[in-house]
Amino acid sequence: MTTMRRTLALSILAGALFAAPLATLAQDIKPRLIRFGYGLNEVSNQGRAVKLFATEVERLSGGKMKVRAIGAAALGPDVQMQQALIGGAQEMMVGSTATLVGITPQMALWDTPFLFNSAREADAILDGPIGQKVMDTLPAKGLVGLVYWENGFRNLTNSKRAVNKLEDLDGIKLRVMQNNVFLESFKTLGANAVPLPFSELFSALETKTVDGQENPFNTILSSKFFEVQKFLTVTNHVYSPWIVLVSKKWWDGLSKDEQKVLMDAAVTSREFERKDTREEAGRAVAELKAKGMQVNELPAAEAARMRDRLTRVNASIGANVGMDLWNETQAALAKLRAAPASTTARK
Ligand code: KDG
Repeated sequence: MTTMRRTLALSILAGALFAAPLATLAQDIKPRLIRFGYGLNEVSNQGRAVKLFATEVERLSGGKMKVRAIGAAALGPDVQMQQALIGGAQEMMVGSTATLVGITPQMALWDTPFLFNSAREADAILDGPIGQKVMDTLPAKGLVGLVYWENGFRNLTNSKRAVNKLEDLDGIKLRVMQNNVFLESFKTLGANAVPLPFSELFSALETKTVDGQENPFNTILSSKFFEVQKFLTVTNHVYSPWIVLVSKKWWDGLSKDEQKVLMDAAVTSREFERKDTREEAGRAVAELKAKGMQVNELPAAEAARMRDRLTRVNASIGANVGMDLWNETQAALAKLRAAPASTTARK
């Protein structure tokens, strides 16, 4: 080999050796990027909690992990994001447990009308062994559940009339989540139930494709449904959780330390989200009235009729989630209700 060639070969080798540490260093410095999708907008309780989670992940990882929060269903509706996580094309999301029923039937437990009477009961069951059992069905489907957040107690809105009795729902085109329990529940109440993704809901209300919908106060406020809905009827007919999900394909590639960062940040975000959501829900009705909504409580006798009608779906829910899980949940709730509440039960 001539001197020239040898010099050239040596300089290329030296360059490669020198570049390698820099590349490694660069690799060490470049944070691990986490795309975290969600369906509500940035100023919603959901958006605020994702932002808090992102801050916690960056703090706990010393900047080595970075969450990119992507809201307003920019990565698609819940069901599309769930598939992206399963395929490994997206790392994280938060969404409704109700839209997960097609992936794991046990999630339908949380669709049960009037399952929880208070946030205290919801927290105790969701954060206890039963909530974990339901979460444990996810890894086999390619998902990892970290924590439950609060979507909240759901209430009815529509643009046609105040709902003072069940018959007022007759013929109302009511948007429901893409979930059979919600579909069947509102059909039994006499509404014309129309399943739609959340991302299509505002325009469907605006164009009168549907007359009404049901969601917690927080969502009615943050999604500005008061602009296209005149009537709000307080029913609290079901408590909806959200669930923070991770792609299992991606999760399995993380170190134990990285997994701990995400879990610790998720727990902090859960405590923040529930407090923030409950504070906002506490003032939301007054704000919605100020925005022009006409608000009424369903009279007690009608609420009892609604409970009777809606709980007819319970037998099918028990069969779908498994009677062991169903009976364990009923027993746990009975025990909770027998014990004195350490804090005032919030409705
Ligand atoms: O992405 C939005 C969903 O997470 C959630 O808001 C579901 O309550 C819901 C609805 O009505 O679709």
